[in-house]
Amino acid sequence: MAEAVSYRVEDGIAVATIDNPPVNALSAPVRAGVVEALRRASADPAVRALVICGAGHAFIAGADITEFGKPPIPPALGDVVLALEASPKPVVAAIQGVAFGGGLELALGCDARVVGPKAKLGLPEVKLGLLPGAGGTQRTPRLIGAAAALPIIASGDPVPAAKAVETGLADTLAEGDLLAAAKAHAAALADAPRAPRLDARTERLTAPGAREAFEAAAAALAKRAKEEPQVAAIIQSVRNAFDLPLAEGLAKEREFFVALRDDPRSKALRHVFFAEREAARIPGLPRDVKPRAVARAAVLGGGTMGTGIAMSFANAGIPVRLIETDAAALERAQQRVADTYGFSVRRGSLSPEARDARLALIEGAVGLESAAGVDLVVEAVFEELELKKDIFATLGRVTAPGTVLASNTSYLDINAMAVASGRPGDVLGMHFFSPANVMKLLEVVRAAATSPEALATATEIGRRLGKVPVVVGVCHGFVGNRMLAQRTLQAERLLQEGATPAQIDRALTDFGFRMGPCAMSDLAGLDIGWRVRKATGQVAPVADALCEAGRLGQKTGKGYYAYPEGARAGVEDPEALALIEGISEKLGITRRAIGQEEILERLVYPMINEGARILEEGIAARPGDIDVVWLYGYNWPAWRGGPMHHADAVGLAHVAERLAHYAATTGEASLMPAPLLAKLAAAGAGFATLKADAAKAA
Ligand code: 3H9
Repeated sequence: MAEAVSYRVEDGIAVATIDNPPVNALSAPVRAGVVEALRRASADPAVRALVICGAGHAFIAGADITEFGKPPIPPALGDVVLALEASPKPVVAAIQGVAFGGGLELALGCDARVVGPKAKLGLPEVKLGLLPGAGGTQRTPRLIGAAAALPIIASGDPVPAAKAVETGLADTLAEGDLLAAAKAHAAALADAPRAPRLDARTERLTAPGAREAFEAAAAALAKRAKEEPQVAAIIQSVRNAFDLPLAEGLAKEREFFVALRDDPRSKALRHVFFAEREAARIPGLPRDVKPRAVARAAVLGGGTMGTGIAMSFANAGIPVRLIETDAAALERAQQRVADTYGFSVRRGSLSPEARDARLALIEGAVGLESAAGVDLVVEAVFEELELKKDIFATLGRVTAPGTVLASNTSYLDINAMAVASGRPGDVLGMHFFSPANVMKLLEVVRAAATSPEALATATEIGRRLGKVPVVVGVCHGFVGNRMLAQRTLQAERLLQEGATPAQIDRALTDFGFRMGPCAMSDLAGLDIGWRVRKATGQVAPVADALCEAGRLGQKTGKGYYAYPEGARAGVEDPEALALIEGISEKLGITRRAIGQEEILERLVYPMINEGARILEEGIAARPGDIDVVWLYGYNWPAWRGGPMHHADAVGLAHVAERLAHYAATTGEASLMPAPLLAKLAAAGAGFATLKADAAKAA
């Protein structure tokens, strides 16, 4: 294996090149390599200064996140930065790409930072539930002032090259040969008297008004600081820069870092980071498969979903034909699109020019024949299998072979549509989430005969639309809605047994969801589920009774809650409660007080159980894929990592025990732990121990 850090001397300047693909993370060999380069440069009388640069696209993406939680290997990054800071000879960082987290912290230990035009400097630790742990909260305020440093650290957003120079985070922008510029900068530093390093600099902190400006910036973060422990720690640690010498500030920062690193919330966010990237790798897809080019798409059906999907294409700059059955329906669809964009313009989130450009990309058309000539079709008509089969049969005829034919169905059998098309290799599901132009999840449903090219095309186009594609298999409801059905069922049962809508919703909002299932149903409209239940012969006595009483949610001013005078937040409604109590009585159930813990467990654990079945059946390849579905499709709180990660965090033995308990107390056999869950729990293992496709075999 090539050395993680190579060393050479050119024109009296030592050049240390970090080469640790793919992103030059600061793994142990890199840290050791930097220290060794510094030692050699210091010891060699022929060397006047040291330049540190990164091979490939990145300077350094930060600490190696995979090392967190493992036994530490010296040298610690903080010590590497201290060693650089104490260097007898000037050290310059040559930053051509990302200098993130520990990468920027390392650069702050250097005498200067020379950046290329594509450089991005940032401290994204906050997004992983952390604070910078190798001096970022101490050296950034010393370099650019605390009021300027705080928003950079608390947002985690990257600072582009020119802005970095403007704020003083970087010294020079080199338009041409970055290494040559860095070497020249290093040589100039070697010729000049040594400027004081950051450890000795406090002028930005003692300047008049500096503290007040910082406290004002901190006050603006007060709400986040209450909700996110890492933001509170960041504020306090930056404040320490005013009050403590560097060594003490660093020690305090380290304490914060270790506590946050070991906090389940950061572990969950780190899990999400890797799960998202892993979901992009499709198991079983040969490496050499190339997605087909998609220059033009078509969407069939101009309802809420169809128009949302068409707008997703237009928002990504892809021309799209929106196809309806007749002129009147098409006009309604186009009006819906115009209204949605008009709303964004009024809100100020879209310029009138951008709206016009997007509208120009959406071409209206009537009749299925208009799907001819496009590269990808997304069908988003009513949820009726026979109708969809007819449509796919026609699409199979009117579109050219190789045109990807996707259904946006939420639960119908895509294999049946594939057979009907006569071109099953081109058929798959592209299941968007409502509102389709906003929600980031895209379930890409791989049917029995879907070709690798069609699959690659759908996931690639999903990414172009700004979505997070997750490949799933065919079953009723796929991954997300199949698990959601378990939660919906339990919410209904809990209402019958004695819980109120507010208690159910509170259990989930206290857990971290923005909204509970009852408030969510009121927002979406109770008639959606009612229609599906009627079509599939299901009953939900409470939800059905609310619908029969005309309580369809916010749009009728009442549902699980009442919405007086168009209020958006519902208030508890004695009428709804009486109706629910009436159902309990009718079903012969004696209502009881149900604690929040039971409510939460009964809402969440059956979903996890269903997730285990989904893994057993190979509908999802990895537990992390299920987590990504819930994060991006249902707003599962990221700091809880997704349902399967949450199960691991609380322990599968506990989850299995509680499920068995509720199976016994409610008499619902389906609540018994799924075989995979029971097996992992008995082995003291977690879902995270499963490898792709291993669940199926387990
Ligand atoms: C930190 O620095 C703490 C310090 O303050 C204190 C320490 C004491 N480690 O995203 P991509 C992998 S915390 C390990 O697809 P892109 C990633 O998993 C860190 N691995 O590429 C993926 O692997 P695979 C603060 C990492 O071009 C591959 O690299 N830094 C790390 O779209 C490619 O990643 C951050 O939070 C890492 N730090 O984007 C930066 N980073 O191919 C996190 C990436 O096996 N990283 N990998 O799936 C990023 O923001 C993006 O990865 C980056 C590249 C912009 C760098």
